Amino acid sequence: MTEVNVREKVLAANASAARGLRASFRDSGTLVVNLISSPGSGKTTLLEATARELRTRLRLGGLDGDIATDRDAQRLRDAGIPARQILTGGACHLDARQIEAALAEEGERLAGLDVLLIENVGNLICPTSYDLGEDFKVALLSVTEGDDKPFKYPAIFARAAVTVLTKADLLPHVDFDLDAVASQIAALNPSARVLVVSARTGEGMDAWYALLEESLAEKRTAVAVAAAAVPA
Ligand SMILES: Nc1nc2c(ncn2[C@@H]2O[C@H](COP(=O)(O)OP(=O)(O)OP(=O)(O)O)[C@@H](O)[C@H]2O)c(=O)[nH]1
Ligand SMILES: [Mg+2]
Repeated sequence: MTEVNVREKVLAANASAARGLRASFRDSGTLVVNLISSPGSGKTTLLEATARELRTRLRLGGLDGDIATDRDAQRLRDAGIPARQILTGGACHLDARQIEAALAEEGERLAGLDVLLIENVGNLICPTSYDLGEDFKVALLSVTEGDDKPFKYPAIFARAAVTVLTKADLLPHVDFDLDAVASQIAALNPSARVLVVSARTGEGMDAWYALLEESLAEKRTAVAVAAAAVPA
């Protein structure tokens, strides 16, 4: 079997598991977001702030993919939400079967959530191809990484419904052209939303929280409308 065939087979198996996950998240009315970015761009920090802000209004849970350590899941637990680390055994991305297994092992602790926050393994390439049954992918790009990145790593910025530009508090110290980045993202994905935030100062974070709450409400409405349309 050629390398291309093996990859197609792996992705087909993943797609099938992701379909099962998506159906189960629809039944439970859980909004699922899949965060993808380079190491250190601020995924866990964004999720810690999200946990602290929304945990009194919404039932949140986290799954954190990494090659080693359970530090990120511990950080989310310290921020007050249930979270489980998934160690990928060296793989540079999470896959749908790992999500299934982690949810099954956590049982009640991660059941019936309003929002499941999935932090993928830090990199902009491999996680892009693996559907995890999420409602949408979120790409993060910190302002310290350079403003040429959307065109250099087009697949993730084309597929992410939302791009969050992080560490906005550092903008005065770096050459990072927000307009140039916004145009690259618009060229790759005209319907993408772009948010500019600093988890450190709180700038722009309300728009991120509102996006999560609005997306959850839209999902629940869509599920209710679909259920009402099914003949008894
Ligand atoms: N100045 C500033 N630093 C930030 C901000 N958000 C995160 N950081 C810092 O960036 C570093 C990396 O943040 P993490 O949240 O651990 O990054 P990550 O994307 O989860 O990293 P991996 O899990 O390794 O992929 C930490 O030192 C954070 O304190 C921010 O808004 N402003
Ligand atoms: Mg992290």
